Amino acid sequence: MAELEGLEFGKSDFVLLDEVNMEQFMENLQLRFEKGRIYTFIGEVVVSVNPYKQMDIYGKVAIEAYRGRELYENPPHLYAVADAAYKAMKRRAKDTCIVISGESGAGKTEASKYIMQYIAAITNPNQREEVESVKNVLLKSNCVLEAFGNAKTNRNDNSSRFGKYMDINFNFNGDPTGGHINNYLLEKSRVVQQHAGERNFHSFYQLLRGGTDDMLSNLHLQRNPEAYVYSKEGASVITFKTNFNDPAAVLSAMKVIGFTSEEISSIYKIIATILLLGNLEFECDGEIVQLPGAGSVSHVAELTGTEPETVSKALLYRTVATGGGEVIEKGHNKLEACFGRDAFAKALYERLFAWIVGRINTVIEVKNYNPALHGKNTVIGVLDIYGFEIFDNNSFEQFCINYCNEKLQQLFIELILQQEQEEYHREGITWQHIEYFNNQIIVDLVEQLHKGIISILDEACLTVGKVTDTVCLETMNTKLGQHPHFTSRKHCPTDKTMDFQRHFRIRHYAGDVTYSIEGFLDKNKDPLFQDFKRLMYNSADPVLKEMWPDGQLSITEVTKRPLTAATLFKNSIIALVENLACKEPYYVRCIKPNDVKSPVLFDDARCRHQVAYLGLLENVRVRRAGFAYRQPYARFLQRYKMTCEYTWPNHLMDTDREAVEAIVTQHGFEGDVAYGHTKLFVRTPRSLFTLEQERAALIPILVLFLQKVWRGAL
Ligand code: AD9
Ligand code: MG
Repeated sequence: MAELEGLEFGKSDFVLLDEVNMEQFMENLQLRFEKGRIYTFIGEVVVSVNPYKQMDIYGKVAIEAYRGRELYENPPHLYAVADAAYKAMKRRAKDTCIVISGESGAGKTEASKYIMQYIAAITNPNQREEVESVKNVLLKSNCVLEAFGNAKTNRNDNSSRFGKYMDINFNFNGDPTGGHINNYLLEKSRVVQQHAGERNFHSFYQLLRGGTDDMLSNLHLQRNPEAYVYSKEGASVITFKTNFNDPAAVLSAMKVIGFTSEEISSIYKIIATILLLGNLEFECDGEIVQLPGAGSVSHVAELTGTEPETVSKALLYRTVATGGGEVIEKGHNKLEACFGRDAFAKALYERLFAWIVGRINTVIEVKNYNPALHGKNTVIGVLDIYGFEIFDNNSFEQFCINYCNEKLQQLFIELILQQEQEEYHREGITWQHIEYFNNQIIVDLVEQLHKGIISILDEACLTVGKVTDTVCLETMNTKLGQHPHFTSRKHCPTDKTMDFQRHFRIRHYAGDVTYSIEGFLDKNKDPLFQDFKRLMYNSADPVLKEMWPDGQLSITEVTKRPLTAATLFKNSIIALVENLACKEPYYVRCIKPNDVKSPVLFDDARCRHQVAYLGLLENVRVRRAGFAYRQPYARFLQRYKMTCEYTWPNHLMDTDREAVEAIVTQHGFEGDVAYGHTKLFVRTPRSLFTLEQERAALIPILVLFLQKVWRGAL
């Protein structure tokens, strides 16, 4: 337990509070924030409060202070947790992961970058070129992903609109050999529409503001974002501060990663295509829909390596297979044409983003690694995924994001609260059970097969005929009306804040969120006419073509019922959680101190709410009552038997447990341990630290002794 700073900075580990209650927790959190101590431990968990100002606590000197040290030797810091994860990975060949959670704007992405910088700084002491290059690409990838995947929202000027999980692979030396990035659910609806005061993805403004005159003229673009339907909402909020990611830096990062100039040019062409598509308007001449802006269509065709006629055709008609197997062309009405255009723009961006991630992966994937030659390949995973979101108007995206947060909270509960307590029980250790809210019930409400919200949405999407959002909401109300975490008319018939024709509410672990059902079915079905896919597959631009492999299917081959967006997302999150669950987890819990991005304001109510829903008090209680360290008797004995006269070189006792008792008694920390059926439990790491120090001091003496024995001197 860290106790290295003076008390004027508060307790550096919440475990050291005099009493564990909300008042003391908040007092300590606020005091530390006000004193510029933004990190506090709960055992090995780091609680971080967004300082909203540059802090002089990162960089070379700090990195050296944390490098190779035990967690409790230094004040709390992200570096301490990064080092702990790295040490576990290197010393014990364990796969580890660092899960960073917290709501939008709480500081997750910044934390993930500091953690990666730390890992990069402490590895490859010999400066081997191939390792340096891997590290460089891993670090530069952040800049590119943020340019294409982040946007200004009302909560955060640089909000990640996708989830990111990055594996960093290490060789037996502990040097990075490569990595892999998984991205989750990019919020593609932002491409065509943004809430008031928000912006499209940074990449659009970077191109418009940062592109040279020549570049823009070749792309048929004007410099002003207000000229484009898709970027005009955010145009007025562009300031130096919010114009994240300097375009030159992004370009240089892409080059370092290894994007070719043709690839970079294709990327800009796609961004330009999207902006031009957004400005296309359809006109009705009776039943017939037309595209009056022929110039723009030919620009789109030029930028996408296609023909103007085929572009117009894909925008105005769709090819359908009739029941009898005949293939016909059906003209769109104006609404369908607009819908098709927007769906196309969103899909272009989504595929571009996925392609960029894939392209980075091909550069950083581990190559030529032979475990027989190089030892076990171990991994540290870093998860930075969108935080819990409650907006004024919550839609399908918030539903998915909040479901993801429920799953991660569930993992935290399982790993930190549940498993820990179950182990004490299994090992027969006297234990006062600590109550906590288990959010499994909410996870089930969303994901349970046949009964959960996702199943109901999917059923509605797959039903032939017109099932509207409202009809789907009715079904939810009927099927889930009794669920304690689903608010329906039955629960609160007089609630004026809800329109039961349009809203449903989920009582999430982090708070109540009212979702507006409008658009749920469309976003879940996520339809895109095959004509667009075929158009892109037939592009003369090889990069674009590569993004649309499914365009080669003919209309009769197209799968009738592709998985819905919610189910695809659910599957990817379940796989993510399974992946995290088999690694040794380290946690960073981020807190947003206020909603106005102030470095001095500690909004007690907002912070209290976050502390409560993150389950931090329960975390302290479990940790305080629990044991920081445990090991099977035999393993403990193996490591420390040399520190005790009764156990070195071998003990003569009946059991290993008795031998371990002898070691513990000799070192005088009987009061700090409990004996389980198969393992020794140690409450504070300090006891172990004493043992480690003694062992380290003895090793050279032992080596000398053994050398003498071998040489026959003794
Ligand atoms: V979201 O779920 O992606 O919308 P995050 O990732 O939790 O959110 P982010 O890391 O982007 O939040 O932090 C928001 C802003 O807070 C940053 O742009 C910084 O201006 C500020 N911030 C966060 N952490 C730090 C820090 N350690 N030092 C200084 C910080 N500023
Ligand atoms: Mg973020």
